[in-house]
Amino acid sequence: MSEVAVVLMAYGSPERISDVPAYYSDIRGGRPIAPAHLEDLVERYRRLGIEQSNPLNAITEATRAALERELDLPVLTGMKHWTPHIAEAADAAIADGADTVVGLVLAPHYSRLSIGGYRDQLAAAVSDRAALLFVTSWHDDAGFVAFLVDRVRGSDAHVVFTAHSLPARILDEGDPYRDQLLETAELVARAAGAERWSFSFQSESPTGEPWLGPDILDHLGDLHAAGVRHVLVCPIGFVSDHLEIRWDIDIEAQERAGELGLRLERIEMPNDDPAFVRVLAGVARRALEAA
Ligand code: FEC
Repeated sequence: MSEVAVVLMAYGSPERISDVPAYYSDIRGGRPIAPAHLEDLVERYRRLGIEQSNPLNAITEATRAALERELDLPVLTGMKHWTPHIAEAADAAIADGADTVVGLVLAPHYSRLSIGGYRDQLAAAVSDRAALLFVTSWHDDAGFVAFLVDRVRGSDAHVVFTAHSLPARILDEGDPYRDQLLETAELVARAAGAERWSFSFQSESPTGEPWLGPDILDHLGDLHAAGVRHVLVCPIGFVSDHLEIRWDIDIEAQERAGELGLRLERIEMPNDDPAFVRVLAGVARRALEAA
């Protein structure tokens, strides 16, 4: 009988405002940061009320604890850019006796620049100490699609599906990220019977190279010009209430919608909703069954 543990991976968030420089430096991988960009990031966290403690990592912990109960297996959190790091989670799982590690990322769509990075960190940490069953993507998981359909069905708004943008060069590399996003959007829109829907990217970073578009802020303008007056934002590329939701959608996109005279709502994020935890458990179980 093998001893299984799940390493549940998330982007990670600074625990308090004084952590932001070290956190940003980890995201940049040591490349330089313009002081204005750092100030802007600190200000975004401050305006969300994150001074001495941050509720965002607590959401990941609640999801982890609920998944552990659902699976009846040890589940450890590993953060890509903050503590506990992915390597620490792998070490702890193996020290506790795991000989099989399931790697599951709290982001459904594969890109070399996103899930590929989580996989590299976990594979290096596990090395030959245990078998690694890594879930490469779960963007078309039937339970995940059904979960989102429940969030969208019944709205008469124009549904705007969104996900984090990435540098446009990934398309030249044959990266499946955009195709997977459009597939999720189509599956959800069709099953929910949404008559009017579109897809846009969000949260582009100021790295000086072209990123995938359209960006949601421009897209809202285009929708308004086309006569749309009510949108429901469904951020399919994210599963928690973190900075990219609470700032980029709830403040920035909401402000833009206000300027345009557009009513903007967004779906409630999955977080630790029991139905979503069952989706994650199903994905982890299938990885084990396929091994
Ligand atoms: O709540 C929080 O504190 C953290 C929220 C957060 C999530 C997240 C998810 C993704 N990112 C992805 C790609 C990139 C690329 C760069 C980049 C930069 C940032 C910065 C912050 C940040 N990201 Fe993020 N991301 C989150 C936060 N992200 C903060 C730096 C400042 C800024 O740009 O605003 C550019 C890196 C570089 O400069 O070289 C690329 C992708 C996801 C979705 C998948 C996932 O969740 O892992 C892709 C949540």
